[in-house]
Amino acid sequence: MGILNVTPDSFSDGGRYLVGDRAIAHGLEMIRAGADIVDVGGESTRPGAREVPEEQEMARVLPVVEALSRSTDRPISIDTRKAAVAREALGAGARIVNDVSGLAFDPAMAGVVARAGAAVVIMHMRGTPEVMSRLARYHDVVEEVRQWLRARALVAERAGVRQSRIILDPGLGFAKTATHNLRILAALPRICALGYPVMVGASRKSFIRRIVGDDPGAIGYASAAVDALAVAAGASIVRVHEPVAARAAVRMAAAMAASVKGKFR
Ligand code: PMM
Repeated sequence: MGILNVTPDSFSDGGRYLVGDRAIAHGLEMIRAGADIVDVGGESTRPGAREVPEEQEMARVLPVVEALSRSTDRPISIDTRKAAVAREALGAGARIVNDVSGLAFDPAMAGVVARAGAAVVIMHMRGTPEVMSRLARYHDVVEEVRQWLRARALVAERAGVRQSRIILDPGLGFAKTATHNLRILAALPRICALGYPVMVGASRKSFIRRIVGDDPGAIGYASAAVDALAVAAGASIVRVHEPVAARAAVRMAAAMAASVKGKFR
């Protein structure tokens, strides 16, 4: 899944793709580079980020979702916590809703996903991006994240979302310290054991910078390494800024897994 942040304050692409046309061009470029899904977001969720008004979020993302959906068969995902934004984006052609609040921010979200027959990414976080750093305290981070994800998946199913359309994401960096992120990655098979496809978003996050330093090249290589390890541990989707590197890393991990099952030729 390639990341397309249509925000002026995106911490990861410096707002380079703010303008609609450039965002669309970058989305298509990521598909050419190997992304199977493009995730379009109009609200920054970096630690401390403020909520964006609904109309502003829609104005940013809808033209991009519409244009990309018209230009490619690959599914477009809408990264939003707001049911109204999701509903409009699904109407404009998106097929996946990526909700960093795990359907908890807006009580209408689960119904919107169910009625559209869309897929949903349920991500774990606590509080809101504005306050989440203060909430990074756990007794057993893996177990607490796992149980929360299972409970939210059941909320989605009760609202009518088919089980096969639910993807779980432990939410690296969301109300989590670097240590929490590493523990979750090391225990990823326990989250995969819930039986839903699992998505992991490690790309360029600050815990990687903390380990490998500030050099952008090193951060890119380390992000791809985490993608490979996540797939080796059972993840089905990785959310990335650099599809070329991620695709190569993921293909190696998948080929190794297939060889064990005698399926690599
Ligand atoms: N990370 C960010 C935004 N949305 N969605 C999911 N499902 N998982 C993530 O890890 C995630 C997300 C923040 O990172 P970015 O600003 O680089 O997009």
